[in-house]
Amino acid sequence: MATRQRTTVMPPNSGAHRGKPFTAETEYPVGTGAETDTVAGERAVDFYRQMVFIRRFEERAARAYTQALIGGYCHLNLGEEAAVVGLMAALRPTDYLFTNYREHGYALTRGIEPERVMAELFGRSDGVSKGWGGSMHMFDLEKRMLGGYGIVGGQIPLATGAALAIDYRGVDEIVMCTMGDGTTNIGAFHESLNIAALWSLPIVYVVINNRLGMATTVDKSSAEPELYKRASSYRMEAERVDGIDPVAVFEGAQRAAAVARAGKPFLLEVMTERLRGHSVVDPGKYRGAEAIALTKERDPLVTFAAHLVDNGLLTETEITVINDDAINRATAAAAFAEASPFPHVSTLFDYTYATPVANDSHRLPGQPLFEPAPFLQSEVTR
Ligand SMILES: Cc1ncc(C[n+]2csc(CCOP(=O)(O)OP(=O)(O)O)c2C)c(N)n1
Ligand SMILES: [Mg+2]
Repeated sequence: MATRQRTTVMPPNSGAHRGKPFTAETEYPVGTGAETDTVAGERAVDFYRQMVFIRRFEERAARAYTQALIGGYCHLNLGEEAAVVGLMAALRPTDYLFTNYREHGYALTRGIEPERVMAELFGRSDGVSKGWGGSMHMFDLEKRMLGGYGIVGGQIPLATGAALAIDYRGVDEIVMCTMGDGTTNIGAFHESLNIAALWSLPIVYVVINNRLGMATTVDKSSAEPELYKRASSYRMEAERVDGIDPVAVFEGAQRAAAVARAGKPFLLEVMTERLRGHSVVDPGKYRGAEAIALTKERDPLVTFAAHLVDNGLLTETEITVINDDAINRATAAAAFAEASPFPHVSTLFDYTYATPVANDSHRLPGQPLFEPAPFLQSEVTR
């Protein structure tokens, strides 16, 4: 926990990068200076509390999945808690967030009630997407979390479009768009970065590099495995931070957000760990013992707790209290979710489009094309 890696790519033709190394190590900043000490200490403890909650929530979700209370796909943020918390802390409530399918932690940290997140996983009507989205499609306009996308890279052009809208309206807002390492090989990634740089859009692209796209390692899939360097093709600023340290992520995200707020895109690469398989049904047997050991060594909950204790910011007893509280909240969220009713089938098409669309099909999956639709929205009591 002593150091963090900071790496900045300068635009290739600016000349500023010449003679400068790509990496530089700086001291970890928490715990320096009298006044900032308390602020930084309190913030660090708060980060830890949020990280523990994500961990316990995800574990509760995994259990619910094995009890068949959750259906469909379910990808967990286990091991990525520091990344999630550090990133979300750098956003203002008026900023927008787009994520991929590995999103529960983002929804929670963005401020969506755990009960509504868990109810969505359970496919219930009190869920954040009214039970119709599930694990991969959480959407909350009020919290400005605009998904939740199951198509790898699907969120990137949409997020870029949102940044264009912000630019067009001239408001002091930015977009953050997170994605995995594997997503940087999708065409939409390159098209979006190109246009964002060309048009100076206020967006932070974040690559959560857990070194795996399902079972494929970054080294096997990416000709340039140092992913932040891809930004240089678009003369975009970029940086790589240590994703097991929430403070390093927070500071990197703050720098990135400042650049975006000044009207330039930024690429932030966050080096994280995926503690378990790709999704809850993947035992992850393709990983060797060495890789598993390294991953466990870099568990952000363990390393950050040790750091907080070493710096006198938390005691072992306080850690137990934080943990127990997180378990209780996750249990309460699961109880709420289980008690929530399933959505009625008549609401299936209610949220397909934001505004009415002429000739919008209301046929249920598998229903023959030439039979009358089973119901029309206008006939249904909601
Ligand atoms: C366009 C598309 N191709 C393939 C898939 C199947 N798929 C789902 S997740 C995934 C791996 C993505 O890895 P990465 O971007 O590193 O994210 P991570 O799962 O590690 O968070 C793949 C190939 C998909 N959902 N969409
Ligand atoms: Mg990955």
